[in-house]
Amino acid sequence: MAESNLAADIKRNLKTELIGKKIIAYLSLSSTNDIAKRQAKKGSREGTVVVAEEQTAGRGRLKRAWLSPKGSIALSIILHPTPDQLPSLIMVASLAVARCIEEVSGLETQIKWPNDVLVKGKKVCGILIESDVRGSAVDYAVIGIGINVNLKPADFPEIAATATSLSNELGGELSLPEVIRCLLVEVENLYLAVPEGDIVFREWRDRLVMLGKEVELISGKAKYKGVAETVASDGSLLLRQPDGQLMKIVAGDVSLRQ
Ligand code: BT5
Repeated sequence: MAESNLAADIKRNLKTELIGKKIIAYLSLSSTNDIAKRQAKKGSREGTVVVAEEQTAGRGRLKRAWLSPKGSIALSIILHPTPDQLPSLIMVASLAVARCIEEVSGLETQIKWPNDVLVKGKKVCGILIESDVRGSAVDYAVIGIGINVNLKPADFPEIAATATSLSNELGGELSLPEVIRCLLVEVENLYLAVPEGDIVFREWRDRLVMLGKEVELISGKAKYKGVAETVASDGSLLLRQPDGQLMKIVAGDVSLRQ
């Protein structure tokens, strides 16, 4: 089977010390998160990246499907954070994507709690973080990132109305290795900044759309309405309900109320 040149292309000029020192690249695989978890269980070092030119069974949260045809970024990063750093990973990942998109394309981005990056109100990136916690120790965490770089949303009716891509907004294609290099540098900068205090949390909070707005929120089987007041440093959303009570929500899908 032909091999992917992506690892060599990314490594050329990659200016990181930790993230991407080892890159495992595939032409096509089911899900980079699945392979990264397998690698992590085998003891792969922190910063190892699993990347695929195409995923055939990319996953979102709650077993939802994630479309990542050729031309999109699909990669997973193995980390060994401390337990108290775990909640910061979603902030690291979404901020890194937002910063990187702005750097390589000049497009403005927004972060939608908890795990989407948007361009012009449409989803351009999804993030799936999976971890294995044993007792009080984190065995590993895997940050899975999918970015629509050179994808044509119109080719995928199931997401055409809600998704966009960088090429769709720019009217021209971008170099995947270049975007990935930028992404890995931003992940490294932010991940290494986590122990230094709440800088990462504050930038993430300040970039969130919907804070202060009337929203509808689905979490598991429950549906809530209220004002998305703010977020806590553990990444949860604080929703002011119509009866005045403040509710802390750890995960869910949020949308603006019409
Ligand atoms: C996510 O889930 O947004 C997380 C997606 C994570 C994908 C990465 S790719 C590398 C790594 N390997 C994996 O297998 N996964 C990770 P969620 O918030 O549940 O959103 C899923 C929903 O987004 C779907 O139900 C669709 O509606 C929509 N969707 C699917 N593919 C999309 C795409 N390419 N662009 C925009 N929206 C999409």
